Amino acid sequence: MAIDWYNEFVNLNYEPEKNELICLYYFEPAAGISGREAAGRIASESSTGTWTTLFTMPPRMKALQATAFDIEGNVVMIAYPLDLWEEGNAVQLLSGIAGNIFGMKALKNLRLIDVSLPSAYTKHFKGPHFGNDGIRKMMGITGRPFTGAVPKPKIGFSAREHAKIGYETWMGGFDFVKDDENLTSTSFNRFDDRVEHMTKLRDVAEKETGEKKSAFLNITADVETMKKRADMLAENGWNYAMIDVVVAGTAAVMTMRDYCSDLGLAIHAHRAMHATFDRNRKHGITMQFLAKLMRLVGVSQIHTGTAVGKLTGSRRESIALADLLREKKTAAVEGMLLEQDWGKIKSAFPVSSGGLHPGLVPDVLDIYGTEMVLLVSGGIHGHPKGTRAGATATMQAIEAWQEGVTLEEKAKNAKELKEALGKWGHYKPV
Ligand code: CAP
Ligand code: MG
Repeated sequence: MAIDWYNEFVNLNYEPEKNELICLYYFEPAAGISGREAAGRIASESSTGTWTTLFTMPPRMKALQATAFDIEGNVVMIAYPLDLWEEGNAVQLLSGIAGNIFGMKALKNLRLIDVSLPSAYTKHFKGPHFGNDGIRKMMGITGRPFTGAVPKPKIGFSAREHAKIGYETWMGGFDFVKDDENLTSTSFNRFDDRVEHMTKLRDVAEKETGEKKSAFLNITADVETMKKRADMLAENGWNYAMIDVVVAGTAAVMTMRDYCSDLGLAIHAHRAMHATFDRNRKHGITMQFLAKLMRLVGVSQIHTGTAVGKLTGSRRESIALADLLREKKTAAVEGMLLEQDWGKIKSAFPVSSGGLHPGLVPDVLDIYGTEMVLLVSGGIHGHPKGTRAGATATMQAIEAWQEGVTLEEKAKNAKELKEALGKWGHYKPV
């Protein structure tokens, strides 16, 4: 009598149906396990299977089995019947394709690279409320990247001090002031105090510059607290809320997407903690998948790396991430992305951040183009003449890229940029 039935989940002649979800996994079988068996185990445990054959399985349930239909070396594609998945419940999707399978003894390593979601699945999600055109309209800014900065050091300022640095950031020409990922509501900088001070100085900055100024204030907490904080933002005329989406969790983001949309707030998604599962190239979940999940559940923008700054992430990866957030349809990219048609789901902005300064702006814009949010924090507050000059230098670097001239050329008539280049040049942080 057969003990297990993993082979029943492999069929290399199988052609997936249009409405099936397709997952791409990298896997390494444990010693003594064949590639085919390992692939079958992934398909099995992530759909209807368990470790042994069952006495209790009605034949109709065969239709819910996932099928590993393509195995090439260490990469497998698995097709999942649509009926396995609850409509509009992204959390349940994770429990399947990113769940138990990661702990199986039979696998040495497993990495979920991407999933192609059919329109029969995506149609149950709302996606971003505004879309990139909507955000552009809301901010009244076209033709250039959005710019923003976090007051640094990242945590420690009082609400008043924080807002003053924010004011300098806006006055230097930036659109957004951003809270840092670990700043929420601490004893020395309460969320409501920060909102109050930021609101006052935003109004002053808008009056003095005649430009729209905004902020990503970090509401991350339990859901009920996040709702109260979102209310406060809306009452004070803000158009964004920031959430640390990985630590808060997908369910919380789904709830807050609807809540924030009703209040007219876009969501800035900080991805703190993503590197715990996406950094190891052989195991975990990729950033592509996280970005796709977050667009699906409806954030307006999410961090996607710099390739040239202080944090890990390649140029190829940043480009893939930008495309999957911005485009209506994306083609497959070898070993990285599966095809995706977003249907009615609106676009989201990629956010490039981490170790940037004016001297690196052209590199980042070469990767992303202008449909992005550029965050330069240490790289403006460390400017020899201070925050405002640092922001101005960054705006000058953007202009240089748009004019097609080198930063050195531009710096001849742009003293803030000249000073920034004098300190950092084109230094790439390690
Ligand atoms: C950047 C930053 C961002 C990281 C997040 C920081 O500050 O505020 O949180 O960029 O990483 O705390 O490091 P600097 P990622 O501009 O001063 O480096 O964008 O890769 O998710
Ligand atoms: Mg930060």
